[in-house]
Amino acid sequence: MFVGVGASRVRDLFKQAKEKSPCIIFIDEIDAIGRARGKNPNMGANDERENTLNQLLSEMDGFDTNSGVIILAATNRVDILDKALLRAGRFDRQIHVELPDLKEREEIFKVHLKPLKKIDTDLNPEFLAKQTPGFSGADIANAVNEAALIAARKDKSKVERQDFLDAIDRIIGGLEKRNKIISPAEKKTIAYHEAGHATVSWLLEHANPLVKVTIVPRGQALGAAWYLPEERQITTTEQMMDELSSLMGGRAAEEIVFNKVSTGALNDLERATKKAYAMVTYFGMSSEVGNVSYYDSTGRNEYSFTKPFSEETAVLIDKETKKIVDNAYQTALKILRENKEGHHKLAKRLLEKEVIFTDDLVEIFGERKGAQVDFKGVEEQVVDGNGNSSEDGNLDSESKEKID
Ligand code: NHX
Ligand code: ZN
Repeated sequence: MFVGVGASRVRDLFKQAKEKSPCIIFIDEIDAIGRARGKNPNMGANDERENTLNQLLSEMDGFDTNSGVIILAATNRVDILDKALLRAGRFDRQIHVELPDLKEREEIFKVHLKPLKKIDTDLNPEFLAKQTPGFSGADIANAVNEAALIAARKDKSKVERQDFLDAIDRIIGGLEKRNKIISPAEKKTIAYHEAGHATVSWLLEHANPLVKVTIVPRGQALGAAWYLPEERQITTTEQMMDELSSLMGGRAAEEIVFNKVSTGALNDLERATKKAYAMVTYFGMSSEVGNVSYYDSTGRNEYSFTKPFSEETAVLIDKETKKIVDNAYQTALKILRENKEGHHKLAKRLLEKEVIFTDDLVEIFGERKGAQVDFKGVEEQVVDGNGNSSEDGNLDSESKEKID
């Protein structure tokens, strides 16, 4: 009905911009019109959108560098944009904005904390930044808002540190469901499952440092082992393997303790399988498949209909993926068998207290070899394997998870 409206709006926009020069045009979510124009006309080409994009392209060609108009645009999907948009002379440069790092999160917290009139005086934005690896700016805004809501709900006169920690947990794990009905037998399974994760990850040097373990249901999960991942840029094979073993620790615990397993490990197995598959097909971490990567960073869908490897390789990939997961599972079984006493102690304590922190693990297993998070201290520190502590702890935001 409204054919041509998009293109005429674009024309109008640029006309106005030239009149009002100097000025800035900002186009948010530019992928909505900037998506690559279809090569195959039978496959859902969208004439109206293409006309709009063509108009935008020709408008951007149509003025010179000193016309006083700057065009900015934002998208989360650079990979799907039409190549013509990204050529010099259209958008001259691209700025890749990543998730904020520790220092940046601290600054973002400061911005969002400012409007809160009544916060605890000893609240430290740096501490909050350390608790939130992988958070985006929006997540941080959300966390601050949620903390204020929690404090208000409790009729507090100011927002305290614990409110912020509860808000962060809520955002990471979903809503706590303290009155979900769970039978004692299920509770026991959950406790041993979570204690399994905790035991394995505590004793493997390169696994992520544990923060706490809980059997209070939250979101989709009936229980969880919480980690504070180190903010790093690259991950070694050792780290991948130890994280995989920790993931398998829940299922392994169920098998050892109850001699039967449950559907509860669904999420663990899904994540483990994806990780192992990525090790084989993306990161060249399987000796049989070798140093090849079938990752496609161009996102141009060249691989979407045909796999870039032979049937033979496909079989090999399946085999290697399974082998990696099996190995991780065996490691988990071994650790749990060798530390049966500690594992059971931990599970019992969990049944008793519902939430346990690292000091319980230190008491049962002794200090951890790998990095450790001192959750209760005011100045949180990440201690590395050599016992050196670092203030800035260099956290990562799961960029590998994105690849997964
Ligand atoms: C469910 N969730 O949805 C329940 C609520 C092993 C102690 N059935 O690994 O919470 O069991 O370390 C269909 C069938 C999710 C849908 C099975 C959706 C299983 C979390 C997984 C703890 N912590 N698992 C964990 C957990 C679950 C799930 C499903 C499903 C549990 C485990 C979910
Ligand atoms: Zn689990």
